[in-house]
Amino acid sequence: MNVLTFGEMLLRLTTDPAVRLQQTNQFDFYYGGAEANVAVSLANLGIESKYVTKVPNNQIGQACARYLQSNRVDATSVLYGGDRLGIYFVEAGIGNRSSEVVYDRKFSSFANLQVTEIDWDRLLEDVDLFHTTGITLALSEELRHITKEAMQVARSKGVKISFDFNYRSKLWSQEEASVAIQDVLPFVDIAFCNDMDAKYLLNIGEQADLASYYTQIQYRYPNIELFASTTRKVGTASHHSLQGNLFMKGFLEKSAQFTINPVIDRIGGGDAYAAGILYGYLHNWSEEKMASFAIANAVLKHTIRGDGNIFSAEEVESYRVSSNKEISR
Ligand code: KDG
Repeated sequence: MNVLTFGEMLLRLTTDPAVRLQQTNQFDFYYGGAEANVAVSLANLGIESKYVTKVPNNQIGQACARYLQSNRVDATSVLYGGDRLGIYFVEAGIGNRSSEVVYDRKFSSFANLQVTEIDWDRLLEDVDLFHTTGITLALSEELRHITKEAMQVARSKGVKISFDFNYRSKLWSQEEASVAIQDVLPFVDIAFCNDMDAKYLLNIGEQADLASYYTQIQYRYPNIELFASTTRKVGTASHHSLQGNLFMKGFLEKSAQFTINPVIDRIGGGDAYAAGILYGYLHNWSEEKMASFAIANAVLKHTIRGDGNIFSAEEVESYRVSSNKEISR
């Protein structure tokens, strides 16, 4: 099984939770980027994962490749060049103060990627599943073309296409996102989106429940066979509860609800959930097993620092089995 993910790799600089961004004189650093996170988690779960991005041709770019390789992600198709790696700063929240993200990513090597630099025909050879997100679409008009082309080529080769809406209000408006996302949805087999995405990005009118939102989207896009999302019930920055949703064949499967306390780092939790769903999908698992495995992967992500999740399939499975006994639906 081979997966290819496509998106921007970022450097994350995070404050200590007890200081504000304006005060800090030191940062923890991690590598991130939603699609890199999915590749990292899938590779740690045991799936052959290739990641396509563009990073600067300097030590920072090489450090990105090292990070990917250290997680067994195939980085041989990473492009080198351009001016800089995108950065994002995180003012870590604590207690009742939530985290804040500041992007510093304009004119990055990836954001300036040109259509002529990518040969999708070659890259998508022998790939089973292609994954990207709305963040990639948000970065430039050119990236919207590149992504659509990737999906067209993937379609023609019978490669499954997974797309996470991942709406980031700091990158684009709802109107822009709505147009760009609707442009790619006719190609998508697996969609990660929630009721808010349906309402505000796809203009689906008010529905009674999540299953009805998914049913409405499926009327418009019958090509989408699986929908997934997580529901986070807010506690504070340091604890909350999380539940996984998976909609397939007209039925909404809900995982057990987990209380996560303490939350060490929730960034990348959604990507870990996506990786868990994709892992189950590639193994042809039942909806129940897919959702419970994916939420277990996401919950474990919240216990470690950094954007990428590094638990093996055995570890996730053993946590899934033990936690299912303790947590009721
Ligand atoms: O899903 C986690 C990502 O949001 C994080 O790794 C950074 O890709 C990122 C972004 O653009 O916000």
